[in-house]
Amino acid sequence: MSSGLYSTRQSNLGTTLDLKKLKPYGDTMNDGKVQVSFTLPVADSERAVEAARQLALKMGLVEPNVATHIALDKNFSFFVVYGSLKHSVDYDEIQVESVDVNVMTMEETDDFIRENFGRKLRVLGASTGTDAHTVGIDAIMNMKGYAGHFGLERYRMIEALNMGSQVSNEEFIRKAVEFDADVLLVSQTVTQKNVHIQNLTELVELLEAEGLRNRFLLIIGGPRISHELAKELGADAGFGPGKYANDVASYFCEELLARQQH
Ligand code: B12
Repeated sequence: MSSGLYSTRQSNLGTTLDLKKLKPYGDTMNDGKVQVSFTLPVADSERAVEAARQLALKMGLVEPNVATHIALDKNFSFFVVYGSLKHSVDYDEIQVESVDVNVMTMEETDDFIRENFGRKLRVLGASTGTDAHTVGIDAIMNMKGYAGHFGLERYRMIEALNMGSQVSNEEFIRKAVEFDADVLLVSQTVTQKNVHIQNLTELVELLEAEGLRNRFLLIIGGPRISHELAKELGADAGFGPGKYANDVASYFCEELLARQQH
């Protein structure tokens, strides 16, 4: 069912879900219950607790309850606040551009590559620019993988090369050519002052300037990366939290095949 009111079928809730006014769920439908946590740069005190409560009210929480307050340091305190969110969203109006792909297992992916390409696919990855975070790209590439999903190094039909972090765009492109990569994987974690946008824009511009943009499938990822943003920045696809090696491998296999057939 795409819209409107319908029964939750959970007898004890006794109320209805309205997708036009979607709210968080706690104990009863539409109660709007949320938990937020944050740090304030002031000492832990009754005054600080009141400040946290007032901030929660300004966030749109009704009857906020400061459940936890802890001194982190002399001048910093941490809060956990519960409350009921007064805001809602119209779920029917929400449109998201996402990677639409049939996700294969590692074994299915290897078979797919064997049957359709008859050779190993070469995948080069790095966390680029000043970004020192390696865990995201490692999650996708390292043999042992992440959260129960083996990384690309484990795939028999993928030759995966992970350059690590703080790799300059120039160095990355040089390696991509030398490695004769089919796919480029770029991880960006730090987004402060939009540094990821600048860095990714520079990468795309450099690739274009060298006439290399269409030679590689360019995929970016990170905690603040969406497919929509990736497309806007001139990449082919974007993956964020909750995505693993098999998601990205399934995407690039299908996409490379589609390109090969054109
Ligand atoms: C560990 C960590 C560090 C470690 C990194 C060590 C290392 N070897 O990686 C160290 C201590 C070095 C560090 C440093 C800094 N960090 Co830090 N760090 C973190 C922390 C705690 C965890 C990040 C992480 O490993 N996540 C786990 C991985 C698996 O998740 P992920 O990256 O999202 O990856 C998943 C997806 O996004 C996706 N994915 C990621 N990349 C890619 C790529 C592709 C191609 C694909 C398909 C998918 C994909 O797949 C993964 C699996 O699902 C976060 C806070 C947090 N809890 O998230 C802060 C955090 C990322 N750091 C932050 C900051 C600010 C910094 C510093 C600037 C701090 C400072 N002032 O010095 C420095 C920056 C250094 C630099 N030059 O980059 C901020 C970033 C804020 C922002 N919006 O930019 C965060 C969010 C902390 C915070 N709340 O402020 N950090």
